[in-house]
Amino acid sequence: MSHPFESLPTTPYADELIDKAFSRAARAGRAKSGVDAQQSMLLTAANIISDNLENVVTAWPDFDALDPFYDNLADAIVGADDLRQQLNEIGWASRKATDIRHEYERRLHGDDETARKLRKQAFARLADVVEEIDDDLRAVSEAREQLRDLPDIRPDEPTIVVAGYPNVGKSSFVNSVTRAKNEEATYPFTTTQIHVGHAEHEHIRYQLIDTPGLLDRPPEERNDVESQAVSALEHAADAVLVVLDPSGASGYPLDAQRALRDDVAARFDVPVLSVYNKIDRLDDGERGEFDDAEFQMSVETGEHVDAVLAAVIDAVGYEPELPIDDE
Ligand SMILES: Nc1nc2c(ncn2[C@@H]2O[C@H](COP(=O)(O)OP(=O)(O)OP(=O)(O)O)[C@@H](O)[C@H]2O)c(=O)[nH]1
Ligand SMILES: [Mg+2]
Repeated sequence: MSHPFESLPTTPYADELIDKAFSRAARAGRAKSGVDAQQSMLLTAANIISDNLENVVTAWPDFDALDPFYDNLADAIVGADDLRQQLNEIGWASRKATDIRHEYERRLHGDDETARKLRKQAFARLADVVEEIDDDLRAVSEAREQLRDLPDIRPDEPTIVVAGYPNVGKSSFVNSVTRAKNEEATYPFTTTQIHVGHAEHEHIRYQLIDTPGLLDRPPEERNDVESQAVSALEHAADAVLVVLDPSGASGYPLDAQRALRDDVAARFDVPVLSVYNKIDRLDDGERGEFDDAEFQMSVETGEHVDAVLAAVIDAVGYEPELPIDDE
């Protein structure tokens, strides 16, 4: 399985496309002579240009039809309105190349010399049309590069988002309950990496998303792209686990960590559980002070780790769709 932007074809720049169209046209022309050669060159060049440009446009999925998770992300990264506009321009150029072909097909008659002149005129106009959309081709090419590397997060798979301040043990938890490690993907718009791991429970695959640097700041400190990314996570999440570090080792005051938990609980529409990690660093007396979270655990010693995973999976409450027995 893959995400909707994974297999977008490369987008040619104006120069590349013009070179390709004209060199193929020259080859086609050499196979014929006289006016026929000029007609053949015109047809080849115009078709290559209009087909290639049309392919660029049709390769893109319709943003409105995308899962909101990808729609949000794509919008955050490249700006859906800009992209739509650029694709419109490219579509216009594709049709324009066909119009030019039709116009000159009718005029390309008479003596060889006139036919050659007209064909050259047509080529100049084709080149102009393609040059005119060079900016759009470059923008679309860049959008493709950025979206191609999106992590393979599957909106249809039950999803657990793991949040919390830096250094509290989010990645340690995700790694210990998943076979992850190498299942990492990069969000191009954050300074850190997002990690995706999978845990299986009763033959159902759960997706755990570790979100360093995304959910550890108050909303007003996020830039636009980060806010969009958080919305995308909100769409994807079926449950959230907020990890807190009561030991002081993470360097973040507990007040701030609790405030973050409240913020996450307010923002997400799904069950939000929280867990105090690193309890191996607390003595029994201290443990009793941290009773405002559902759980305590130590990823270091493994204490309660499986129970926490089981509880979060339970909170997801995923019911697989069973085939309907209609007999
Ligand atoms: N003593 C103790 N140390 C832990 C425990 N869990 C994690 N650590 C340590 O805490 C440090 C931070 O753990 P990470 O899993 O990298 O924390 P994180 O939340 O992913 O941090 P960021 O990716 O920076 O946001 C590491 O040195 C871990 O070994 C625990 O239960 N007990
Ligand atoms: Mg981490």
